[in-house]
Order: sequence, then C-alpha cells, then structure tokens
Amino acid sequence: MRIDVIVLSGLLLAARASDALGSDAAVPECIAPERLLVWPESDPVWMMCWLPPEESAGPRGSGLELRKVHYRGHPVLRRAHAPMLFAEYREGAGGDCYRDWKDQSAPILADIAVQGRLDFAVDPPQAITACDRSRDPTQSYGACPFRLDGYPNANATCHGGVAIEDRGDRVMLTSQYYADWYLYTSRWTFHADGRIEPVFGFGNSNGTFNSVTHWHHNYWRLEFDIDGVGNDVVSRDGIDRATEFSDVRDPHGSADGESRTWAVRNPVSGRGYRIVPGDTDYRIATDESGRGFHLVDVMVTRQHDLEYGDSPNYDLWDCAMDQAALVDGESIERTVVAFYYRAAVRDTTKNDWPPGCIGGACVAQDSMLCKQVGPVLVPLGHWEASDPRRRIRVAVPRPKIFFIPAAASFRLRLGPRCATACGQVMCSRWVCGATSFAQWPVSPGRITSVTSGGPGRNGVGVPCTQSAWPAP
Ligand SMILES: [Cu+2]
Repeated sequence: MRIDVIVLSGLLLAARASDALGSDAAVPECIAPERLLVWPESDPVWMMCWLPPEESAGPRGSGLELRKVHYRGHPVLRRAHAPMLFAEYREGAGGDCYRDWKDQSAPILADIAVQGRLDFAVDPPQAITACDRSRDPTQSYGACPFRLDGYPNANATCHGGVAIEDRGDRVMLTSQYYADWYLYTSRWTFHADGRIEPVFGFGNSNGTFNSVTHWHHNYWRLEFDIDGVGNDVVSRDGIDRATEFSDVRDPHGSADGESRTWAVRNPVSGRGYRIVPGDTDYRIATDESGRGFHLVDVMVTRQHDLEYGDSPNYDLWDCAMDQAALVDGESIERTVVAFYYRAAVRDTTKNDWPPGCIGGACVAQDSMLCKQVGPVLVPLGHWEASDPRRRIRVAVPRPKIFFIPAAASFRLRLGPRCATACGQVMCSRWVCGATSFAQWPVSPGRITSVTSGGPGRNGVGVPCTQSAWPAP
C-alpha cells in the first residue's frame, strides 16, 4: 500500500513561525536541577540542558554534564559527560593509582556576569581555571584566584560553579572539579558552525606527587541520538560497524595525517558528527605506563539507561577500566549509541622518563604544567537547511485503518514526496494490534517490509492504524 502525504507549507508555515520556539523548535525540556542554555538568545543555534559536577549522573558524578543538546533545532546528544577519570603512578609509586571522583566543583575565577548564566565576560575576559593559569613545570599556582594579582575584585570572583560565556562565534561552558589535590578542568565549546570541542585539563592545586611520574586518563561519554529518533549508525573510517567495538587512535597517525576518525549519523537524514582526535590526544600512547589499566581509546556501545561506565559502583582503587563490561557484542545498528573517548596526559618528573634515561636523554620535567586534551566533533550533512523556523511539515490527512493478514509480512511503499520532505522525521506510525511500527522515510520507491502479529478482527486480519506524524 502506498502512503500518501501532503506537504503543508506557505500560510500554515507562516502562521506557525510565531510559535517557532514552542513545540516546533524542539526547545529541550530541562527538568530541575537541569538548567537551560539557549545561544544566542534570539535565533538560537545551540540549545541544551546543563548540570554542574555535583548534580551530574553516575557513580561519584561525571563532571560538567550536558543533556538534550540541540544544534539548529535538531537533537545531537542525549547526554555528554565524563564519567570515568583516573590517575596512575609509575610502578605504583606515590599514590599507586586512583579512580577519581567528579562531583565536587572547585572555584574558577570568572566575571560575575557569566557565573551560572550566559553572558559576556569582561574581567577577566575568559573564565580561568588552574589549568588555564598553569605555566611553571615545577610549581602549582594553588586554588582560585591562582595567585593572580588584582583578583578577586568587584567584577570577578572565585565561583564554584559553571561559567557560560558568549564568545561571539561560539558559546563556552567551563567547570573545574576537585579530586583532592587535583583540579580538573572540563570545558565545552559549541561553535556557530556546529563544531563541538570538549577539552579536559589535568591541573594540580598544591604540587602533591610532583616527584612521581604519573598519568591521568579522562573518558568522555557521548550519548548520540542524531535527530532524536533513536536511529544512529556508527562508522570507523567511513565503514559502518554492526556491533559494539573498541579502537585505538592510529599510533602512527597524526592530526594531519593518517589518524582514524569515527562518525555517528542518522542514515535517513544524513546528519551526524565525526569524532576527530585533537593534536595533543596522540602524545601519550595507550597504556604507556605498562600497568595494563587503559588499553583502548574508543569504545562504541549500545546506550543503556543508567549505564554510565564500566561499573555502577565507585571505588577509589578501581584503577583499571574494564572494557569487557561495556563492549560485549551488542548491536549498534539504528539505535542510540554511547561513544566513549579516552585521552591521557603524562606528568613527568625529573630524570625519570623514558625508563632508564640519563641526563639530557630524559624528558624535561613538566609535572606541574597542566596539559589539555580533547577531540573535535565535526558536523556532517545539512543542518542549516533545517532551521526549525522553516521546518517542513508533513501530514497524513487523517488516520487510516487498514486490515492486513495476521502474522504475515506486508510491504509499504513510500511516496517520493514523503521521502524527500520528511527529512529526519518519522513519516508515520502504524499500530497493528499490540504491535507498533515506525515508518521511516527511505529512498523514493524503496520498499519497507514489516511483519504484523496477533489475531485480527474476525480472524481475517489485524487492524492497523496509521497515525502519529511526524516523529515525536
Ligand atoms: Cu598530574
């Protein structure tokens, strides 16, 4: 049977423009304690909900957490956060190893105007964390205001929350959190052109274990749901993958050369994001410590509610990331995926690295210099044309009821107008007995097979109701 659709446009669209920031624009519904960010405030490009570290999900938190991230009205990420964070010491010296907590905000120096709300920062011109201030290979600058003369002052104070800065062509969220003497910076930049840059910095407030070479590992977790329809596909270097997998950045790669990239996309709309490692992400090889705690850079998993990492329980001494708990053969086809991305730094003490080095052959001490890592997420496909104010409405004139043979396959042929007009949205939903089907727009003329189930009325068929357009 053929699905007939009509495209409503013109006057109806004009009438709807007035409520473009209502249901049409898909403003994310933030549920307390989530806070809404809309940037810019008129004609928004980015919308999302955010949570400070102490209110983030996961065992002992997940740092600065973002939810329901929308770009130009289209859902991109259900959730983005950093739920696994580690420090490990060479040959078990010093603190041996830790799984650090991520739920204790540490003050950052920020213009009062941007503390917990969107505005322009004037003094200082950008929020400052311990990592931003770090300059000395052997000295820490302490906690906020990081020995900065003139601060705090009437304009800027040490604020234990999130700074949200309008930078003109981008919006930036900055947080910092303690794990004892460590001061971790988590910063997210959302560019007007759609790029997303998460940056993580590994700072230190008092110089503890300055004398022991050690590594830090941060794992971001990105719950992609492009277009919000639970229909994501993941590729690695352009080849789609069917099941969960782990991966490493090419050890011989470089930021401008042969590095691997991964992409998550909605195969219907063509919109998606490519995950491109940052330059500094390549500096530290996987498991450089040799302790076997962190063996992969990427894990792509099927999303499960309440699964925020390899373990639901936090233990300070769980120093190894258990990838088998996450990557275990589930399908990642046409679903919501959780993309884990790890990057690490080495804080090297004097005359200590590489192992066995002497004098000038050793890496210069840099243990108190804060290092930053992070990938770039680059948009794929056409996002601009789908401005929510000009979203095409696709309508089925009225619900239709069909009868189809019980427990048999039937086929739906999609009209070409539906296929081109629907974009990312679901064309229709079919409810046949107790079973419902989503009818996705596919290539014009392509046939989608579905199977009904259960006994039908009078034993001759299953009543199917076609309704619910477009996608919720
Ligand atoms: Cu360190």
